[in-house]
Amino acid sequence: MRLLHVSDLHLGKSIHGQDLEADQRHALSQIEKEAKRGCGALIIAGDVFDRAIPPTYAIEMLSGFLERVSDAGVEIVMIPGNHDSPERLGFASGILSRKGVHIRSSYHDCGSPIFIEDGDERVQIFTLPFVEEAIVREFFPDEAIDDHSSAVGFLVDRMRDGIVDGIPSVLVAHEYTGGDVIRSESERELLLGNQGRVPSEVFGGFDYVALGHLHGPQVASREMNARYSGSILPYSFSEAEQEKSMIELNIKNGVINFGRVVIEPLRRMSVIEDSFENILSNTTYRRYADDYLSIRLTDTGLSFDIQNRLRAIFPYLMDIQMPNLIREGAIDPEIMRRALDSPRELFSLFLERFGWEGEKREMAFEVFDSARKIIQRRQRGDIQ
Ligand SMILES: [Mn+2]
Repeated sequence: MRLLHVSDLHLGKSIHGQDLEADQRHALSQIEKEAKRGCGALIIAGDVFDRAIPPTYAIEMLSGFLERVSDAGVEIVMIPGNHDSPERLGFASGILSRKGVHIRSSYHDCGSPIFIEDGDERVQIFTLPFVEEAIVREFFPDEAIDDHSSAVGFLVDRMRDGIVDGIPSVLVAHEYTGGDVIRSESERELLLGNQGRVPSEVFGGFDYVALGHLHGPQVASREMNARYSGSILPYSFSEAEQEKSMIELNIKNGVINFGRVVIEPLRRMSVIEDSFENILSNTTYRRYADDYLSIRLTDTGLSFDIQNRLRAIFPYLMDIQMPNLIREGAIDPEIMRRALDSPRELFSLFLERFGWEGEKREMAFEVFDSARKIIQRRQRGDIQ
């Protein structure tokens, strides 16, 4: 039997004000195609949507996707991540489950697995919706649940008791576990104010742990056979270099073999670093013209109309950084003090920073001087 594992779809997410609808459709269509190639079940390990109340296009996108995958005879096992509203995601889940679309967003069904059959092969899939320890405590008030790890541990213990011998077992969870530290900006966002890492031993006892939460594809624990599929698209510039993928599991005679299917982005996310003039003039940079782009300008001074001039070449420019400018931001305090005594000198410094010279500089001073005259006359009461 073949299973597919994906996570962190973040449908409805936008980056730097740019919505990613076309990109997400493109990624979903590749998952759909893979699922249709023959697949017992598609596992979606949380962060289906980017927020509790997603934009309507994202809901339609997911709805159509689930329908097409399900119509192809593929069962779907899905849990909410920390970005999802479990109640909203779980809408009509009882009815859908009878059709093979298992949206498991409650802690109640933690003990009972979903059995997937394909020919002679069977697999049992346990589901752990993203754990909010306060809610787990409400569900099970008599248990000693002190922190996040103990809440996860308590729920996973219940599942372990439910494992049926002789059938490969999979646990689906959306948690932070394993050796890797959080590097990605988009992950850090998700983890803000969140509980710490769960020791990987907590997930022991299953043949495979299908994880969501971290956006880079990685093995979380070899001993526990726990893996992150990673997000379906790069969702921050710190993920620009990552190749995104889905995990493929082939189960034969109870033995699991792993494969990886790459998800090609509609547009790459790239970072380039050079001076403003070089980026404008060096034509080799034109190959980034279709990418979502972050540009790091090495310049120490500002140029006129940077954003529009770059955007004319790179229409998908999302972000401009000027690290050297910030460092140079500390103007010599002596010059600053003198400048503050004389507004004209301060304005001169300002023009210098923007690289305004010659005729442009003279014109700017003309405007400046006439503005000052008006202010002075108003202060003297000459004009109202
Ligand atoms: Mn998450």
